[in-house]
Amino acid sequence: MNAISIGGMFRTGVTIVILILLPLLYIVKLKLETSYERETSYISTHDDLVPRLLHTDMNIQTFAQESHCRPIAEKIVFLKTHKTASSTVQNVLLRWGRKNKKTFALPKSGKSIFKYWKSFKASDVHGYCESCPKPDIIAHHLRYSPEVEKLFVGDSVYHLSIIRNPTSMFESLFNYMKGAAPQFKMAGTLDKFLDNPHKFMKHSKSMTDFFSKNHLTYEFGFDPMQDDPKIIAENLKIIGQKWDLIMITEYMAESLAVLKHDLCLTIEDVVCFITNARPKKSHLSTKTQEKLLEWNKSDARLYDHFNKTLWKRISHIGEEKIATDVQKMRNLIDQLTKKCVLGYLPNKELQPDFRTYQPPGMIVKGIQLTEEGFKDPLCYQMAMSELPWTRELMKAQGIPTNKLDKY
Ligand SMILES: *[C@@H]1O[C@H](CO)[C@@H](O)[C@H](O)[C@H]1NC(C)=O
Ligand SMILES: CC(=O)N[C@H]1CO[C@H](CO)[C@@H](O)[C@@H]1O
Repeated sequence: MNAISIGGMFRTGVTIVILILLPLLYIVKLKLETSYERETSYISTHDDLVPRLLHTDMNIQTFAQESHCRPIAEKIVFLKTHKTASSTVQNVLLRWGRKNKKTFALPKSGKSIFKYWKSFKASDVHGYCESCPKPDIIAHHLRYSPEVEKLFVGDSVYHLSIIRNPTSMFESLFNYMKGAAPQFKMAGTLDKFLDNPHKFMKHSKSMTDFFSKNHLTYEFGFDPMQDDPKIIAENLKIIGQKWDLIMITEYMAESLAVLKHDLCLTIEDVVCFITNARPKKSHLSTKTQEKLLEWNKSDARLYDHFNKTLWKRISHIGEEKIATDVQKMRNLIDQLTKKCVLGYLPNKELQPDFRTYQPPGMIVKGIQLTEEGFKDPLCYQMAMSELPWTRELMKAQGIPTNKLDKY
């Protein structure tokens, strides 16, 4: 036999083997997939109810996504900021990601936060390496740095965040963190703090330090101590180039409608119950507000700038279109609230899935579902708080959950 016919026989042999092996491999792959699915749903059974709800498809599909819609990007970077109702937006993203089998970049520490008091590093992500499979979404607390982009090299990424009026935000932050942040605790009242902030800042610990001044500017990765209007303006320009949508807490519904438009979501995807709501509200004097705006110059500029940007986007998409979606959202939220929400209760009166983080000395209320609400997958997922959600994602991605705190 010459070399050519040996080569020919070899090729025929290979072809036959491939023809027989391929269907076999396919069958084995199917088997593996089903057993993997069985295993993940078994692993997820920390509580009988949740995995069942999370693994069944949504049973309400009254609003379809527009068929001609194409999302702006495939992947999502969400900068979850403090005291801006960002948990509500995070809940929307977690639900959507889970429904569409997306993978999340989760903290290597096994907690439900990245180290948001320091600049983000790609190596803070569980299982990160340059050649490892890339995640689809990052949505847990972090301080933005260009390292975030290392997780999404070569992908089209949607950058999303949310900011709030700095005056009401700082008041809320001050009261919320009074028990945990030494600089606020020492001052006692917001007025005392603002009279001589530097005095109190000397006593803060590194982890809560950044809450003292312009914490939004800090979370976007810039210097919060910077007061030079020229540099603040430059920073805003950089942020504007990177971020596709910066939502505004005061216009939450409109912001969610823009998000829906950009990513081709459905009305169900973007509806939300308001959680993390403080029980009481107080009002600041004009003098305190003025002191605050001077102190929070950078965040105030950030807010004004991106509030304008939001409304420009709304007029670009079409005010009527946004208004229609906002109305549909409100109707569905009303409907779901009537059906599913019994009330808002402090943590100790709630089941673990609905408890929220509360800093020392604070009472933060979570959602108590009705009996019907417990059985409704959408309501259940909307009411579930960050920690059980993170546990669910970790389990689905095979990450150990033993370091996750309890509320
Ligand atoms: C946000 O921008 C819109 C449009 O420019 C304006 O009407 C509105 O008063 C602004 N809201 C706040 C809270 O600054
Ligand atoms: C000192 C300073 O720049 N203060 C500004 C803070 O932000 C508000 C708008 O939110 C401006 O009106 C102030 O002039």
